[in-house]
Order: sequence, then structure tokens, then C-alpha cells
Amino acid sequence: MIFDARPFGLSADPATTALIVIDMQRDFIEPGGFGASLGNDVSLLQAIIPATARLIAGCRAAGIPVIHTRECHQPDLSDCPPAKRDRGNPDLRIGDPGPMGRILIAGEPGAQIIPELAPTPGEKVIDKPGKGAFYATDLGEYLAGLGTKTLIFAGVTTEVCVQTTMREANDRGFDCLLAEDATESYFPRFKQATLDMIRAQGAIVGWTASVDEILSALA
Ligand code: C5J
Repeated sequence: MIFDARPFGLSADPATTALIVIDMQRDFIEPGGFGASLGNDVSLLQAIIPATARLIAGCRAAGIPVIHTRECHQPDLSDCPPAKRDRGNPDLRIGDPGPMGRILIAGEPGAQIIPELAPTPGEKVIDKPGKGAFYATDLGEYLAGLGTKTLIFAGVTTEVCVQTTMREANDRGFDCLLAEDATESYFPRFKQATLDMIRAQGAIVGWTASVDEILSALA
């Protein structure tokens, strides 16, 4: 199949393609979580839920594996560098109790993927302590086991965890395709800059395409 993508078409085999949905969890999307504690307007991120749900459904229907990630830490914070917890001046820090449980802690309500995009039984869910999904996780081994060569990306936030993971994947030899309308940032200009820099210089990090363009290649 060929994805009608930017900066040019991307050829891929459905049998070696997987979708990674980054951090569509309550802590980033709903009021009272980590994203809001940093002063962000979380409603911007809620807008991509329908497109992301369509992308996930289309991939499932095409037999493309769907992998979900969640940025979160162990309850004892042993995997949270103090530099990360102490950064800035948020209302609530990682590990503090908030309206959705302890902020960015595994197992708490805020760390759960939003119900609209919930994983189905058997789908891989990766808890990651970093912004990149390869760091300190088994994602690389898991994808090697699947024989994956092409990764479709969706999720939040575009310029932080999505872009970091795309760059990690690119360096590991994957072709990376970002779903333009299934990713979002708290800062629209950062999203636009990320889309531009990913596909610049002949797809130096990867490709971008709309959810419709991705789904029509999968159909
Ligand atoms: C952030 C993420 N923005 N999932 N995390 O801290 O992008």
C-alpha cells in the first residue's frame, strides 16, 4: 500500500505496520490532571478524540496492531528523576494527590487512557517514565517480535512525547507516519512547527498524513 503523505508518498506493507497511540490518558486530556497542573488548556487536546478513535478503529479493522502508551511513574517515584518532579512551578507535582488520584502515577485514575480510546483486550499498553516510548520500556523488543517496519503515530502532545518517540523510532530504522488530525499540542504553533520539521529535508524524521488519507490506504 502507499500512504498519500507529505512530503511524498510512503510505501508500506500492512503486515509490518503498527499504530502507536501516545499518552491519550486522563492526566493530559481532562481537567485536574498533569497537563492542567502545568497551566495548559486541556480542551484543545479533547478535539482530536473523534479522529483518533476513527484511526484506531480503521487500524483494528485492517489487522494493524494498536499499541497504547501512558506516561506515568511508579508509586514510590523510583523511576521519576528529581529533575523532572522539581521542574517549574506547577499547581501539583508528579505524585501529589489530585482530583484524579496521584498525578502521573501508574494505576491511578488519571493515568488511565480515556474511555473513548480504551485498549481492547490483548492490545499492548506500555507505561513509560520518559517522554520517548522506547526509553526504559520493552517497546523495541515488542516491535521486533511483531516484525514491524512502519509506525503510524497518534496522540499527545505533538512536540513532546509524540515527537520524541518518533525521533527514537526513526533512529531505530522505522519509517514513521504521523496522523496530522489525531495529534495535538497545548500550543498550536508548536504542533505546526513539529509537522513541518518532521517532514522537512526529504522526511528527515518521517511523514505526515490526515486520518482520512491513512484510512483510505488501509481500506
Ligand atoms: C508531556 C506528553 N507533554 N505526553 N507529555 O509532558 O507529551
